[in-house]
Amino acid sequence: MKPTLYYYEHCPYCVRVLTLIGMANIDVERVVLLNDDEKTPIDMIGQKMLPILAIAPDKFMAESLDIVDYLSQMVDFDLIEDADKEAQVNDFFADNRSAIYGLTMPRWVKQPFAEFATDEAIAYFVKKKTQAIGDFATALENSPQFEKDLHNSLLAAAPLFTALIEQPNSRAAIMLFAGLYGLRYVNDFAWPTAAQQFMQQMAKTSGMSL
Ligand SMILES: N[C@@H](CCC(=O)N[C@@H](CS)C(=O)NCC(=O)O)C(=O)O
Repeated sequence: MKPTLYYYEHCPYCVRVLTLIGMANIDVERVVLLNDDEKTPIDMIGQKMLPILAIAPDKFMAESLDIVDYLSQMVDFDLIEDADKEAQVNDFFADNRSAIYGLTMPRWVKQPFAEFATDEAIAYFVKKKTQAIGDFATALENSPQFEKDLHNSLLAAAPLFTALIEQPNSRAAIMLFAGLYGLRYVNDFAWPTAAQQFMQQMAKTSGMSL
């Protein structure tokens, strides 16, 4: 059975899997669920969380990195694992979570993503994520400060970007790219050079458009 990926277009964890799929040219069925569809994921894995990979009837994987590992093994893709780099990437996102989500979530909800095809799906996302980041309109007003903070963090992380440009086929590079991919809707964001080169190279390697 060809694996089926259930995902949201906005979701950074889903983008990890999509990046690997593009990079390694993996043949997978794709299904985008409506954001307010709780039943489908809960029936599969017991919680409302994507991505999910269906690998057999009644057999599902729920963690993005497990899915990345599984699919790369399936096609013999040479995926580099580097615990130290992955920890650096996780630290970067832990430090910049509010700026990144403050910039991305209010913009995602305005995109023609399949998960937001109905008013109910949009309302579900706004309500749930407002609990996480606060009022979306206020977050948009705070964009200049978020952009400034994030720019400075990306600049400080230049050595990580420079190192991972050399390892696009690594879990760390996929994690870093996927976590920043949602920022493409922030018009005129001042990307520092190393970060921008990294994003452009990963986009090219994976066929994900920026
Ligand atoms: N541990 C999971 C995290 C996945 C995750 O947080 N997915 C988010 C979307 S980005 C989700 O489905 N959240 C529930 C919701 O948005 O309703 C993984 O890495 O796959």
